[in-house]
Amino acid sequence: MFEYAPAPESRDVVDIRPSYGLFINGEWADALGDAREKTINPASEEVLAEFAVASEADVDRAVSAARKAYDAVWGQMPGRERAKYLFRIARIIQERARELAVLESLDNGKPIRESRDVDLPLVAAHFFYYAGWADKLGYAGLGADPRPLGVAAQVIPWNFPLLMLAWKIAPALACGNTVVLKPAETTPLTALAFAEICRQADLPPGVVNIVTGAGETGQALVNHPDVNKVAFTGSTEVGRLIARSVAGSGKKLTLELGGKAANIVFDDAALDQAVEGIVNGIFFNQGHVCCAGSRLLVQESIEGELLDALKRRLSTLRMGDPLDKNTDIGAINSSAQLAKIKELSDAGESEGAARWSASCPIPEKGFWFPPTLFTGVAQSHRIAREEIFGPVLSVLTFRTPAEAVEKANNSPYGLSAGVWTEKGSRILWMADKLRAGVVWANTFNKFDPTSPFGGYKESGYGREGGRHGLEAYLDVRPM
Ligand code: TAP
Repeated sequence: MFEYAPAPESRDVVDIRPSYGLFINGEWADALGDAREKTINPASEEVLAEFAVASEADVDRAVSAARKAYDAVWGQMPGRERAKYLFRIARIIQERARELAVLESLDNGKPIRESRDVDLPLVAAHFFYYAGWADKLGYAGLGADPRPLGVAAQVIPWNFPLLMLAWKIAPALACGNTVVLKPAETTPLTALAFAEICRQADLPPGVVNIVTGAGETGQALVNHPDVNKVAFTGSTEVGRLIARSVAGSGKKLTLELGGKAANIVFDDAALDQAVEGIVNGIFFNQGHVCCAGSRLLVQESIEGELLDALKRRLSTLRMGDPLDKNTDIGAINSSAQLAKIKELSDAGESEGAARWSASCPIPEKGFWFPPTLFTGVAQSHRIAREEIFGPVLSVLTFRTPAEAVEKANNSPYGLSAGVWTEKGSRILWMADKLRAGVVWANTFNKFDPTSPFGGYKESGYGREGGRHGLEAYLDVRPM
């Protein structure tokens, strides 16, 4: 046991207010009710700030502001003008990247190395990329004159708070829609910082509105009758509720839900490279990744060798202060998520799989879970079927490529998969057979704003990113 001692110099770059209101019509506004919540640093359990809980009436104010801005300004503005704002936002994000990275690590628990080197560059890249599309929508292959939808209601999870915001807001604005976004209850701070960035960029009032709160706020937002588009990223369970409530309303819906990706390693794969890919696949962002490679499918003949190398590598990972640049594994985002990870890991043991955890000191305060893997996992085990959303890897074996495909596809999810082999023909064959929205070959968890991302089956529908991501925010019916 050791005391958690946050690195003080990193904290100096952020200015967190003790209390936040809602961001409506370009202004900070008090919520109509008194309900407030606190967001904490999951590495220390200290309170970072208080924020408002938006009621149905607050959501209504935000949607009205978005409607007014759509009708009077943004929906009329030529694409080249909208592009200027998006470029400006992208530049400000780059300028403030250090501060935003620290804020993200404080609120989410992810290692600063990841928020600094992965999240923030991708956030800026997303705004740059969609800024480029704003005046070229007629060339996106979606008809000569595709029109915006109107007001977009966007609800995002806590695992990549600012990146999920960018995935939602950048294409929506590029296509001429206005937005009301609700960040997750446990990670509102970077969305609130983004509100300030909108002001700094002189974005017209009402084009972006941020309403904080819990699930009820999200519910009020997606159910609002004056919303034209709902974009949701989160659990399959909540996605189902939203699909039901939106059905028949005429609102366009995209759902990015859970995953249980297979990371498939063949006996001819470059072993050291595969080990790094497995670690990146499941231990990046503490495994709080929808497309995490949470099922390792390893060819039987190399199982022993691969697992020895993997355990050696896992023993070198450093878990601890997210603001320390040497940290590999940060804090679990909330006590509720930690409880879920523990419950599923315990189920793994009681169903007969063998558990191995890297031995690392666990800080006394905060929410932590060491890198863990299970061997002897059967396809029927809960840890092979359910999304754990934590740093836990389930190891299964296969003998032939066909068996690998069958096991990989034996999941209600279909978001992503990884294939490790030296044979190009096998990569192409596997990519064709795997029922996954993204298939990585000899790499994992690689993202780029130009490439579409999204799932099959219970992982949702619609694509975000790339040219395909525009379709979600445009009326592409023949006029
Ligand atoms: P959820 O519990 O589903 O929450 C997602 C968001 O929805 C949060 O902002 C949440 O608010 C809000 N919400 C909760 N109940 C709602 C309701 N009835 N109506 C409308 N909104 C509601 O998911 P999570 O635990 O934050 O995120 C983890 C999940 O997200 C995982 O399953 C993961 O796979 C998935 N995910 C998917 C992707 C893609 S791209 N497919 C990317 C990242 C994450 P509160 O936070 O206030 O409850």
